[in-house]
Amino acid sequence: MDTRQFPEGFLWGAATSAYQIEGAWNDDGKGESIWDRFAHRPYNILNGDTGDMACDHYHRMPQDVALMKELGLQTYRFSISWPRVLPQGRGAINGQGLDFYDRLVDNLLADDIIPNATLNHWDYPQALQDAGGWSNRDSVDWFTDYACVIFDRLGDRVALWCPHNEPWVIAFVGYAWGSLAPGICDYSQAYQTVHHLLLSHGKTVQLFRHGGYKGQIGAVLNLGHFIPASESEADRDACQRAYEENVALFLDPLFKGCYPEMLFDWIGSHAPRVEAGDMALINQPIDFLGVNYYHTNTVSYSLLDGLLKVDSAPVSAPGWGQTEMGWGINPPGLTSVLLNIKDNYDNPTMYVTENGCALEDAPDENGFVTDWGRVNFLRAHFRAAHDALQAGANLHGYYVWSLLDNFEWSMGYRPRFGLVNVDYETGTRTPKQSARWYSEVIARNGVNE
Ligand code: IFM
Repeated sequence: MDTRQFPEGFLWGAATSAYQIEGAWNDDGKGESIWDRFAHRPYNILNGDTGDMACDHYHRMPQDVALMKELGLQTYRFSISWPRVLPQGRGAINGQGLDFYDRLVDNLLADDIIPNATLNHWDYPQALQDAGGWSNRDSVDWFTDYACVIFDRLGDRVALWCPHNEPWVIAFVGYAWGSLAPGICDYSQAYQTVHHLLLSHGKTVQLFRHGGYKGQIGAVLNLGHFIPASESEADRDACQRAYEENVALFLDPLFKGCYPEMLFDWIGSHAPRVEAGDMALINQPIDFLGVNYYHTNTVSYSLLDGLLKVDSAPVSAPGWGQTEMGWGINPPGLTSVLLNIKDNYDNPTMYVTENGCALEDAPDENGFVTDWGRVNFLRAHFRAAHDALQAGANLHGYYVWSLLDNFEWSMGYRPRFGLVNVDYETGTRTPKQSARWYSEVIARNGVNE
């Protein structure tokens, strides 16, 4: 069988985030995060689940790193819990929290696994939320002070850094729709949050450069592919608005130093307050762009649908169906996303920093999950990434979401995204069929045609 070979040095890894796997929500001096607060309130999470225990990674980290080694991962993308390190979000440092990440990085390096660290994967300190959260401009300095604490401790060993994971989700799902923490429903705050997240990104990149740390720093965005539902002008305009709010709202300021005009005309007074010098600060050169790809959607004009007046429907490539999340499966959408960045944003160094699927996994009596569905999903997306590479996209690596089954935010523990099955009663980890298959892909640096 023919193999599609990836370029030499292409990095294969897996990703997780702190709140979704660590547990130990109030151990060893950790402060409360907005996700602790949100999950502890009734009716916010399916089945009343919380991240209090999650995969107990905080206590099982060495075994989890050993598992990564066993699977042959070359790189691991994780996030740092801000309130574990700074319980009040600023001020006093919690040494035990910082030590945990220090040990994690050392364990990874001892096993030749390249650390890729995200500073903010949503578990923002509750104390700072009480002071206004991301819609307060002071949040920029709160964040960069925290970033410097982390750089000073880990900046000699971490190869790849990302300030924020998926700022669109934080701003819109957290501050406009209210369905994720902090549960606010206010479009003006959401757009202001976008601006402050971008500003804090830019200032962090600047401080990172001035600090002379060894690694590289980039940005991680959730980028979908959008297709007009019809050729009508109304649907094409609606699609453009959806594209601009989800994609250009982040890529334009990061790479071009401006916000998308059509969108800002449309949202009017919801547009954020931007001060002199802000756009230049956001538009710092970055070393790479991380692409989290899950969705392709058709978009139509919809009179009664919210601020943008758009409705969208998931797209699946022929024969693919949907994941357990009700998400479409469209591997060619990943090729389109990568080529759009190549063609319109100067082809930066890119990584797929997340891609994966939740399926109805059924463990056998030994806890083994024969998940050929996940194998097929990943194989098709790896081929789609390879198509983009062949068309000239500057892609350097791929992180599967996720290493472990974990806490999937408002859906709790029901969706299972892991390459590794987690028995939440016992904490036992059992690599699934997909993990075994992924090990072979990594070993060959290639995927079957
Ligand atoms: O679990 C999330 C992750 O935290 C961010 N990106 C999407 C994943 C699947 O929903």
